[in-house]
Amino acid sequence: MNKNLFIDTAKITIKAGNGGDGSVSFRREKFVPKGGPDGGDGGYGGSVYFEAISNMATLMDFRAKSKYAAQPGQGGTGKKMYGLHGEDLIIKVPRGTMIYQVTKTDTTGVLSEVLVADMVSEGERVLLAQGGRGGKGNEKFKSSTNQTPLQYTKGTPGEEKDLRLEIKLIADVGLVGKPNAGKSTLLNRLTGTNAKVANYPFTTLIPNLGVCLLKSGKTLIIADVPGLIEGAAEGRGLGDDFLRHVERTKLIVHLVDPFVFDKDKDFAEQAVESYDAIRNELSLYSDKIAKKREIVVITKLDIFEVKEKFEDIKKAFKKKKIDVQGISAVTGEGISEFLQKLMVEFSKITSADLDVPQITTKVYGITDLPNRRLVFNDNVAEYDHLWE
Ligand SMILES: Nc1nc2c(ncn2[C@@H]2O[C@H](COP(=O)(O)OP(=O)(O)OP(=O)(O)O)[C@@H](O)[C@H]2O)c(=O)[nH]1
Ligand SMILES: [Mg+2]
Repeated sequence: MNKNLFIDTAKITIKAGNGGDGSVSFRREKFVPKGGPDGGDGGYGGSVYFEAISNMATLMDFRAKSKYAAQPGQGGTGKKMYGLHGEDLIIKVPRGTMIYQVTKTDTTGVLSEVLVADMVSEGERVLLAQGGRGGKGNEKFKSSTNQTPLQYTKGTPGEEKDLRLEIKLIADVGLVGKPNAGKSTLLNRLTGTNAKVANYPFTTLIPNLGVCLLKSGKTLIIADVPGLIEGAAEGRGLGDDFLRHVERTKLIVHLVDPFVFDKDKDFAEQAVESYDAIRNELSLYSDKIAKKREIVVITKLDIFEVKEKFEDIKKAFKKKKIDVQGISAVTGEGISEFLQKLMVEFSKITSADLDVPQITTKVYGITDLPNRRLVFNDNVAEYDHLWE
């Protein structure tokens, strides 16, 4: 399994479309001898914009595809026809993405970068590569002394830039649990995200993020990570790489699906066993995660058998000094109680529980851009802060 699967930085190249060339043409019509120049101008090249969206969690897509180009403008044609303008390209990036322009500073290949955009708000758009201008057709060169101009101008090239994207979106809450526990369903319910849900394990392959708006006006960023199984720490299932995202959250919500098809099995016992197995994987992964505050949630309360056994399950966890919340992400039962508990737990978090700063929302002015030295290592940028 690729250790770098969860990159929060990616290198890409963007290229705006070149402007179309102007055309050289003369009118040729019956009964119109010496019709004169009629070459039209070239169209504008498309520009490249970035747009911030909130339902995108990682920069994975940019690793799969690293070159982005907007359409060129088309050349002008006869009959004073303008070339078509190239279409703009709008690249969607997760909210919180910082975009750095990378340039080579000297011949030794040392790269330096400068922050060119900080995509803080949803829907925010910035232009990062301007499309080329269309060239002039020969019609524009007509004058009293030059009746048959052969001159035209070429379109200007679209801007091209090397960029490095970096995301600093840190979730407040991480949803963990076995595959199929209902993590994505809960994320969707709480945040209106559109994470894929399906009745088979490992539906979620990369973390999803969503923003939950609370009545108080507060927002919570929630991350749903792929399901864990016993042995995840050794790479079984999808492994535990995703837990890096959880490591930075303030709180974990551990989802336990107690439903078992086997009627002879005890739901409460199963639920505790399943809970313990995941706790074991979490502590194998990191001490930091193991020590995080946790809310244990019993899911799928709408299923008759689960409802019937809920009190038993609750008691079984009580023995471990764990107070569980019962919810149904499908019907919404227990969700508001769960959110209340979430807020209570949140209020107990002290800065000592956190080792990572909060999401940065600073907007840099052109003069106070941080300067960094960059070394590229297998596509993943490692950088020293020179001054910030
Ligand atoms: N009845 C019922 N079904 C649920 C509930 N929550 C989730 N499900 C179902 O359980 C299945 C798994 O849900 P997901 O949300 O995809 O589970 P997940 O934990 O994200 O699964 P992975 O991504 O595979 O780890 C789906 O068929 C859901 O419809 C619930 O509260 N009640
Ligand atoms: Mg899922």
